[in-house]
Amino acid sequence: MLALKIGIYGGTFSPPHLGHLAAARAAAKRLELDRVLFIPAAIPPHKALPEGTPSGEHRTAMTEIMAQTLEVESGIPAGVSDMELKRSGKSYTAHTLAQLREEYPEAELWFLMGTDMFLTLHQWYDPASILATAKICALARNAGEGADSLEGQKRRLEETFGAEIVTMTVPDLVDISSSEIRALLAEGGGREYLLSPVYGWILRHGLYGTHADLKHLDLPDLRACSWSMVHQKRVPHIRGCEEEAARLALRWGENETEARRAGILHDCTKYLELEPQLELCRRYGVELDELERVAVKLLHSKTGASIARYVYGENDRVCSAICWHTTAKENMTTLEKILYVADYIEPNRDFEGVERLRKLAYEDLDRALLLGVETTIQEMKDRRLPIHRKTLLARDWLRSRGVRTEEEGHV
Ligand code: DGI
Ligand code: FE
Ligand code: FE
Repeated sequence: MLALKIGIYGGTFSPPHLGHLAAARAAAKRLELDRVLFIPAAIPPHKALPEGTPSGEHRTAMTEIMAQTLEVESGIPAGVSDMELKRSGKSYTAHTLAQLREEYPEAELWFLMGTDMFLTLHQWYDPASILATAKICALARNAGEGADSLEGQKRRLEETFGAEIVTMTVPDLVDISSSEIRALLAEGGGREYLLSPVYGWILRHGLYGTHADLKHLDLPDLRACSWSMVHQKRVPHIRGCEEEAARLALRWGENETEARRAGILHDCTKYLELEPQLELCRRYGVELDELERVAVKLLHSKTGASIARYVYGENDRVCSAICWHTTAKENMTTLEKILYVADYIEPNRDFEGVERLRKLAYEDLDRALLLGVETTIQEMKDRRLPIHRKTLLARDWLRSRGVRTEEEGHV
């Protein structure tokens, strides 16, 4: 069996930026890595961290967003290890690699690094052990530049330590450093060098001297914040839902911006476990019925609405659309109907009957809503799950107003 190839990418990741992602992506492809592991450093031996450096938790969370993004786009499993942050004292690569070697005795370990670090590698702590444990991939920012010193260092390390070294140029790599990005962030710029959700994480927590007013975010910043709250694999759904809600708003004469804001935020609390969901309900005074207290899937619409109101300052119409997007209810407004239906039919959804529902949504919103509600009721029955009483009330309300789904309409 071939050894598992693991790429190890250490750094301060303060913040992780598009250059890091491009480098990891290029190395993964070129070296045919089976996994990528990002390891945020505690205190790098070669430099003291600048004042105001976010905590290890913040840097881990932002690096996790980058790892999820890499995994979603490339299909290569990627994760973040807190082994250096957990270790007390300085982080030495030699120790990190020794620990990884213990965890993965058979794996082919590839240590990824930028050329500036590569050129000083012989001065690091215990280079012999580093180079005996892992192969090195040195990633240059632009072709040609410093090629001679790179080649020289490669030969020197190969001769002295019997190291295995690959040097490569990362295509289209934006030439910017984390410290330059930090300076831009403090002046209100920098987002073009970051993944949107990483930028959103920075805004939400006011890192690097940003002072965003979360209650008055424009659409791009609201997206960044919302996407930073969820697993990155959900972002395509959230984007799809926003766009579908915007299209439906145009079709049915509703406010497009409100439809977008509701779509952007509708699933922002989707990944919270039951306990943190209940904690938010207590904090924001959300009353729950018996089913909601145990069915965690039903809580994210309630807590999402509270976050929309109290964190992002959204209005009643937007919050109420978010609040009822999972169960629906009786007496729904057009915006509430739009978000419910958009969530059901956005382009990433794929289930039997979705095409019919998509068509119906633009012909008769109420019939699409009823079909959605009845589909959910049937699904709950099939899965032997309790049906929320609001879901049943929504159906009865629509039926009492003469709304019928297609087949029944012909009977
Ligand atoms: O958040 P999404 O996945 O985009 O969609 P959603 O907000 O409609 O949530 C769907 C989940 O909610 C799904 O796991 C089933 C659950 N759900 C929806 N209606 C009911 C329900 N669960 C129960 N027990 N009863 C319901 O009436
Ligand atoms: Fe949802
Ligand atoms: Fe959703």
